[in-house]
Amino acid sequence: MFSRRKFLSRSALGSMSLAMSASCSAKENQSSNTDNEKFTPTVIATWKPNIKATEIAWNIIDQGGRAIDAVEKGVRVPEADPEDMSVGYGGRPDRDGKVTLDSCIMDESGNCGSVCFLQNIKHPISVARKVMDKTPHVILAGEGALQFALSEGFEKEDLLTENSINDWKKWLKEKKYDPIINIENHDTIGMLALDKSGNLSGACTTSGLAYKMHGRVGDSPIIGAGLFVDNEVGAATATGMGEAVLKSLGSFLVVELMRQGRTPQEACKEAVMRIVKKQKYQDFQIGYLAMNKKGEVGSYCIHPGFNFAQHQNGKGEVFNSDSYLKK
Ligand code: SD4
Repeated sequence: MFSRRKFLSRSALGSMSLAMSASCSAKENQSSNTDNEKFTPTVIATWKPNIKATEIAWNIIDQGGRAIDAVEKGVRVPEADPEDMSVGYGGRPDRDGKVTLDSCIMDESGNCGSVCFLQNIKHPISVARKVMDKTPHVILAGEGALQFALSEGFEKEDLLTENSINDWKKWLKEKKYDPIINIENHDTIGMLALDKSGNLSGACTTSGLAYKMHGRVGDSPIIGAGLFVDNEVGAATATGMGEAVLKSLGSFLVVELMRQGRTPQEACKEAVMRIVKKQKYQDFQIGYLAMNKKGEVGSYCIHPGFNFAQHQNGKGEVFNSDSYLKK
């Protein structure tokens, strides 16, 4: 027989699960249902020469495009630029003279794709996007990543330029293995975008530390280190000495600090301070860049010299980051 007691507990459970599914779906909708929340579509990227890249990304956002498409197209700009010695074509090689690339990308649903130690492909970010869209995996490395890229129609190219070969030959004379990220002269791109639907995405791509050991992988292709996006909270990216960022899972940390209520600026500062507290920070640079759901941005670095590019309301600007050490 169906007792009254059983009926009460069943209906209590029933209404509980109704309440739960209501709150789940409210949460799912929260990210794209931004009608009640004020936000400003924005694109930011590490290092001021990347203003060319934020402009390309901004044009996509401005036309109502998705943040994930904007960041992919945006970071392809320095990947193809031979003048950019830290990314893609023209990037400085490792100590054996090989250009090896690290890239990752992450969208508003937490989907992500990454390639590391990839050689001879000009646009590793687009291979990372294919890993995200077409495979059940997150990271493909080295030869496997190359085979996948070729199977997707990417072409094998020589990424060395006359300049990068000459610089490498100069370096070979002393062969000093001193993997220090210089303070001024590097421009790995980490890009974050918030689109008109209120969705966040990010991309990060680099040829890594110049004259690194063959096989070395840095922070840039590691989700949570060089890049992290949580569409409920914000997004963050890193540049500088990858080992220091890896040891502290920096971008994940910045996003989690924003979740706890820090502004993007405060979160970046706190993540730099963790490194300052525990590592020999004097010899290397770290720069964090972050954005929250409103399109508010922040950055912080160890040494003065880190800067970033921003496009917002159709206007491109560059900003110098605040730093722990002062001039
Ligand atoms: C790396 N974080 O491979 C990268 C380097 C970088 O500008 O940011 N250079 O460690």
